[in-house]
Amino acid sequence: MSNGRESGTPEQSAEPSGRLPPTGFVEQANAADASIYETFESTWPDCWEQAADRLTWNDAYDTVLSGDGPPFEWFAGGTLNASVNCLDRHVEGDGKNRVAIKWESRTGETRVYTYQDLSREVNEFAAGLRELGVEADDVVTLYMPNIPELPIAMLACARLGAPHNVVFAGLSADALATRLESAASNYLVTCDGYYRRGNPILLKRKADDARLTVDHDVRETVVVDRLDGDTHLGANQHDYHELVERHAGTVVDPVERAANDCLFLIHTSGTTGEPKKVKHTTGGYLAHVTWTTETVLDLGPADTYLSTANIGWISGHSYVVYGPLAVGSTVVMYEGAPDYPEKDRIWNLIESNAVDVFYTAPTVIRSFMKWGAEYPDAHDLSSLRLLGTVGEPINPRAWKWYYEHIGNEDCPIVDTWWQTETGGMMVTTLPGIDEMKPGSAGRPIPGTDAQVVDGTGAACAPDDPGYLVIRRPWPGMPLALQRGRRWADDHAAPVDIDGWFYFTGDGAKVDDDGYITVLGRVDDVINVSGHRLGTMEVESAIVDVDHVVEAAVVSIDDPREDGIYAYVTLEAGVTGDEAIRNHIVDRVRERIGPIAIPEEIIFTPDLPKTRSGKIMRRFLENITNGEQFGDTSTLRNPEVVGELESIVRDRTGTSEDSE
Ligand code: 6R9
Repeated sequence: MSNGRESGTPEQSAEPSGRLPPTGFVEQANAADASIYETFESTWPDCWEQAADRLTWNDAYDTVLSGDGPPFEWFAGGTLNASVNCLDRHVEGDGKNRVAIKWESRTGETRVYTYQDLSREVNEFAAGLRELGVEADDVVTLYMPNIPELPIAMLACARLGAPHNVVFAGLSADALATRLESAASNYLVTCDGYYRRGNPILLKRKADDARLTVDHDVRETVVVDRLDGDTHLGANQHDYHELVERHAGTVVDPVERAANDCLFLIHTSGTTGEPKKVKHTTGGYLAHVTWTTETVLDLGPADTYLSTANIGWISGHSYVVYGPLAVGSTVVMYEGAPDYPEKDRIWNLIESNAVDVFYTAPTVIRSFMKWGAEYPDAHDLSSLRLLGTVGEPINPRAWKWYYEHIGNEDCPIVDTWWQTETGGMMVTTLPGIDEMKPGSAGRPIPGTDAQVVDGTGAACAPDDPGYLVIRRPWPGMPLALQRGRRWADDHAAPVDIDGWFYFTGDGAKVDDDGYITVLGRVDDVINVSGHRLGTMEVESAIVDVDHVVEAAVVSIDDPREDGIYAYVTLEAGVTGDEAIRNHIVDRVRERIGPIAIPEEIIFTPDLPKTRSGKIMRRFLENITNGEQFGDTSTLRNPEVVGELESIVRDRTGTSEDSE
């Protein structure tokens, strides 16, 4: 392997130092007083009253946090309804004619719902669901794409106190069946179909297949007519629009829920293993997401907000539906993909709606980089005030691109670390207060005790990698954790601590200022010559090379051979040549050391990803090691697995005769 020094000039490291938030932003920020950290610390857990006070309660809670648990209970004694918090209080206040949701279909058709309109349809659909027999605590499964009827159905369920169980529309009939069963759900809302990149996807057909394989009876199904076809409705299947029309003008009394009653359940997207069912509460969860929407996303009633998250995942639940609607902002929703019909779809939406705050994922930013800066550069994005990311660590080069090309160096970026299990944001900077450090998420939000520890629970020294744990309960914590369940009981946790803690499954390191850099899932660790390396550390070095947009590394699993394979995606129009290979080698040697230099660098137009956009290294391990790979149907792009397999076979000479 060439050491690469002789060809080409080693590039400048793209890692900029910390940056202060722009003064223009600070002057108007919802949170600009740095004493918030200290106040929350010295008054914990009562500090969380600040979050609960943003909600409208029927009965006031008696205690903020009861029990030195587990069990724990947040806001015990309090009662509320989530749909009242997202709708009625805006309608009754000064927001009835403010736009709640502005939706754009894949063909450019738009639908606008004011808070009044949204409230009306939520009530009518809630009345329809009640007619079909839905009562408080019945689980209603929602299997729908990003159409307005999805948040409407969520809020209708919330109004009835019936937990929703949203299943991402891109999942298969089998995946839907598993989730219907695990939730013991008797009610299903779906649609006839939708278009994805111009191709019709027949969703109801998948839903019908799933119903056949579920053990229990799915009693009633509601179908939204989206394709304008004449879908056949069988027994116990109802047309959404007819149902809503039948209840035109009906107002449904919101069902009063205890703070700790379940608002919804959701299954994790999971890069490893089985999906996990997580149940979130009405009071604690809603307080957590509402407070973080206001404090971290800086949103209020005057703002227009766009997120690329699909509502089928937790990011869409917390920061498309519940948080933004609870604070009364205008949510721009779109159907389809960010590059359909054109690669400037998002910039178009931002420009034409004068969007103030934009939230997306690093994988999407890397696609934007791959498509090229000419798309955002051709649009007026000056309405933007704040940018956010979630879902994966963001490498400094992607951060910088986002900061310059989208934010025009004038918008703070919040890199928000959280999980399906945490319900809401846990580690991030507060955009009006904290300095930003590209690549590092930031400090734990006020009142949150997130720490990086070694296997015995001792705090790691600055910059030493360890395990990210949460050592104090937080309002958005799921029900099982409140009751004392330790997920570590199911999966051998590499960390053991006296007293209550939650192991996040992520590896991380912390710097002198207490900023946490998340290194990725600890299951995504590779072993090279006896050294345990975080995949993220190596990948982060690789993606900081010019023209590289994405990388995934895996190790060779053979006692006679040792080393790393790197799978690398480049910007559109750039060919993977020796010069780029050499730059990668140099950069890895310089950042981590010679042990991490990849044995093979394989250029590929795409990497295998989950439907929520996370890289599935498991398949790359199979390809690298010439193993059979499992079920690829959970992937967004199953075709790349086969393509990569043949590239690797050709490169490494593991020829057909091994078959
Ligand atoms: C909200 C969401 C959770 C996992 C999490 C971590 C990764 C999320 C991140 C991040 C680094 C960030 N993750 N945000 N890693 N920096 N800002 O994504 O939930 O689908 O449950 O995934 O995503 O590995 O443990 P979920």
